[in-house]
Amino acid sequence: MGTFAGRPLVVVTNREPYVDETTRTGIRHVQRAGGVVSALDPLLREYGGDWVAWGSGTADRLTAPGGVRPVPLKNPRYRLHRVYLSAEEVQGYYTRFANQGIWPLSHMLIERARFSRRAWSVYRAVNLKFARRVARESRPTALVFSHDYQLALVPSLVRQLRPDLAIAHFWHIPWPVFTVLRLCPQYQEILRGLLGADVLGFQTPDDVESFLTSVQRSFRHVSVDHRRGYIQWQGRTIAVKTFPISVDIAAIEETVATPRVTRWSNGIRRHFARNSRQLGVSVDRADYTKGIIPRLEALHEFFNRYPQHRGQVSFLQVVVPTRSEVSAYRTLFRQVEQETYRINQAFATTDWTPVITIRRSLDRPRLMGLFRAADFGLVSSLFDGMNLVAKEFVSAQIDRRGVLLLSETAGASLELDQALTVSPWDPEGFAQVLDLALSMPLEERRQRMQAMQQHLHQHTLYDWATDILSTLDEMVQNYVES
Ligand code: ADQ
Repeated sequence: MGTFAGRPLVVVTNREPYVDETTRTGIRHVQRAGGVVSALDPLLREYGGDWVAWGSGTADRLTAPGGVRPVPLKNPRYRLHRVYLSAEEVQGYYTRFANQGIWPLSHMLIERARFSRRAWSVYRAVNLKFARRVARESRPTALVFSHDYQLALVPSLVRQLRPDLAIAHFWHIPWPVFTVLRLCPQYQEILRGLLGADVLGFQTPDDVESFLTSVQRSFRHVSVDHRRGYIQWQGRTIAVKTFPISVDIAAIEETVATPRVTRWSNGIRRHFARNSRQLGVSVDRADYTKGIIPRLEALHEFFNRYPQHRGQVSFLQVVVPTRSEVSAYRTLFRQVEQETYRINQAFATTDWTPVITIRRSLDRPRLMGLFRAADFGLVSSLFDGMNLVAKEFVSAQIDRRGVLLLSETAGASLELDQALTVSPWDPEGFAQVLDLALSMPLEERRQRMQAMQQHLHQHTLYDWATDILSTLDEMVQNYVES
């Protein structure tokens, strides 16, 4: 258990897959909404191994004697190593430098980005804490698979502590163009941190290109091969490639076809799609990059411009609060409520509410059942590395009745080319595309959905992980041989 190509596997992320919380009746195991973790948990359950992450739950110390929690608790498949952080560390590393600095900058929303030297020094210290734990837990020849913008320095710090380990780092969010990256005062340190890896993975070719250009423009003694995606740096070769993350479509299809989820899905249709009404859904973390407000503005425009659809379309939005410690996120949540109220106030009738909001995280089967029930799905990100919701929506549509409306600036739009393209920056155009989607014949919906499902069957979550890890394995083999 716990190997890939004969090597032990060590995953490193900021968020942990299971947060243990103390409740009045005992301990509750919570799985958080979020792309990275929902992608990696099935993977480690399959391969086994070790996972290093921030232990953020109130009962985390209780369920992890010595800092290690087996997952699942019964019949464990892998070991979760919890890194505990103080309130100051969480504030400087996570809330400030990562979420108020790198996150908005990477999504090119520069007005929202804030940097400070104090936050940076905490970010660096916490990255070192993670790196030390990885160095301690990794057996010889292990493959270290670290993730995302919270842990950009982990590759080089791990390399300093344990030069024998092979390291791949995957960047889940967009990589900004160099002119934007440069606004971060510590951008060169971030690049140096990442260049400690043997393999760097990004979601799209544009991200790879922006990264290569950033490296080329930042350092003198570096050689960048743009065509083949290699960097020569301090005597090492680093592969920089596109690995679009995906979903486990077979598992989703199986989940949505079970009698329990079928009943739930039918129940949703009976409730929201009765009398040939069409049901639209969206599911997001309450994040300003997801374009939730522009989407509501587009819906307002839609009901205004196309009155024939009033009473004929219901829209269910699932918005789960995240990062509530960052004030921008609390503000957004209030705005969602106000916008929704504005639409419902303007158009609702005694037996019809245009927009219904569910303000919590739904478990996976219910979420997938909701996607199955829908006639259309809306994904309207301003910028998005990939957007797994779009791929989950397609996977769950086993009746193939739905149409996907997808923002062109989400990484997923490169692959899901049978979706209808919308722009969160163009409410009138968005409304027009929605009108088109609602009148699309069933046969065309089926064909489009089928083509996208076929693509996802050929590019699964496991292919994504296997591609990265085998690229890593090859890189270190070549290294040993040369
Ligand atoms: P996120 O920004 O979190 O991920 P996304 O890819 O859409 O965005 O993943 C969200 C995940 O959380 C999905 O699996 C979704 O089903 C789940 N989720 C969202 N809202 C939920 C709710 N209310 N209840 C339950 N589950 C919910 C980051 C990047 C993305 C990239 C992923 C993976 O920002 O661009 O696709 O990482 O690389």
